[in-house]
Amino acid sequence: MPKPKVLVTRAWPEAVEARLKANYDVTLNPEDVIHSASDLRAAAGEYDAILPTVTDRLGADVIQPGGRLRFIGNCGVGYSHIDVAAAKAAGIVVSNTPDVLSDCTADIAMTLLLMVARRAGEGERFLRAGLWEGWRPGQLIGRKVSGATIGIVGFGRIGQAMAARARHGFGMKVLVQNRSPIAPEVLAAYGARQVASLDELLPEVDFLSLHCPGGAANRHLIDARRLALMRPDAFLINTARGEVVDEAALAEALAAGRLAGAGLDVYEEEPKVTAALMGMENAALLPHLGSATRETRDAMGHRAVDNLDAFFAGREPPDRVA
Ligand code: 8YV
Repeated sequence: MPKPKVLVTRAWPEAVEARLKANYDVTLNPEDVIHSASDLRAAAGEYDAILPTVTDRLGADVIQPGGRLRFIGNCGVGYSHIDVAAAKAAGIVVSNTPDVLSDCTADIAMTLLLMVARRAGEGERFLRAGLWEGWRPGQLIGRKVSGATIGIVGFGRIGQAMAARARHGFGMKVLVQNRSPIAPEVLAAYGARQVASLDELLPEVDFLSLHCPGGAANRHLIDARRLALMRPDAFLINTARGEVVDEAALAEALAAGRLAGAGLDVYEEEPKVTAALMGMENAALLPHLGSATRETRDAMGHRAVDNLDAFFAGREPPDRVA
């Protein structure tokens, strides 16, 4: 039997690529060049499986019935870049890589929260510009994180990892908003309370941290109206997906002093970051670093390959999403 033909769209950790080479007729991408939509469309006709990342838009124009493609093993937990309905219609199975990146993504959310509350980015820019003339009582005064109230939107694995840090690391009061009810014992583990709606949550929090999925359903979940429900001294943290926040409305709220600050790891049109946000001292901006640790990237790659192996062994992929 010929080995399944697999396309890995970006350069992955060495150990994961070695595992793929041993078991598949694999095409790697050592130059790490982003594939165009037409490359991906052609690949769907030529490969049995594609292992994409967030930078590969697999829309209905790419995923078409009648091609060779049978399996998409996304390397990442979020998969709003994949048209799951088109995959289902074409009989293509899709998997993702949950769990293994929850801790690191929550770590980056907490990093952003601390950066923006304690003005860390601003302070570093100030020092590196040679402007620091010594300690002053009123210099770069931020906001106290310990004991403050955090609102967590989306209480899945990453939301809970964030709650653990907030509650057990910083003694924060944790409020939760989630589409479905969270079991009382899960809430109790973080001393958390679930609120009935997002609108009810917003005026209550010092920090709002987003951990819900992206995609059409949550596009601009945080829009101008909802930003206006937040307190002017509150902060927004987004490590979920760029489309969850109306970026233009956010920049306006920050500029007008209707929101104290924002910490962002994801953007509406990555890698584009708007000039308005770039110019804002009260925004901490990171280049989608959520899962960017050696340990987590290795684990994500292996998890994607575990799903691939299961699929071609005729088993149910453990992280099947479609
Ligand atoms: C990944 C992420 O690095 O897993 C996710 O959803 O946002 C990132 O941490 C990225 O998606 C890789 O595909």
